[in-house]
Amino acid sequence: MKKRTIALVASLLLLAAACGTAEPETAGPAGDATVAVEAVDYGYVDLPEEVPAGTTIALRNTSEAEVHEFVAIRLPDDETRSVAELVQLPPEELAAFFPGLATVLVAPPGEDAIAVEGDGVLREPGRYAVICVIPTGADPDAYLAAAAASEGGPPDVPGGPPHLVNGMYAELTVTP
Ligand SMILES: [Cu+2]
Repeated sequence: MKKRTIALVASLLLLAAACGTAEPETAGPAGDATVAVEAVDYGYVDLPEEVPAGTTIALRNTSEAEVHEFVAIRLPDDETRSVAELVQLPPEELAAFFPGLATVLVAPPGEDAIAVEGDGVLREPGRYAVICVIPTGADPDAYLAAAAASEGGPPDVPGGPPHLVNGMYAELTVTP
């Protein structure tokens, strides 16, 4: 367990380095609500369409097999396409949205998530894409080890398409 946690933290740091830093967080209103979200194969259960700024996302992965993540990306104000449309884009085009990265929570199967980027708090009002890009069918331990060893690149681990291809994405609006 400890080994896995270390690998996870290392992979988070690498992921943060790979994705760059989000724009400075603006201090939101004193939102103190926590929303418990469940990650399943393949989607998010109990994720509202809207949450007030300052809401903390607490992710628990109830899958028995898959690692899941909650990658929250604030979309540019002038972006009008739906998240369902955006996830159809090729990975290179999707990557253009990564500067809006707000937080990344990663959870091995059956466990609560650890924040690897940000702290799980959504502070800036706006429209967010929530996605999971873990390769389908990847072995959890192999994935976490590969993420730690990839030096910022995508983890080189056997697996199918990212979970978002299986429908693991959501659109979320953070209200002022
Ligand atoms: Cu997933």
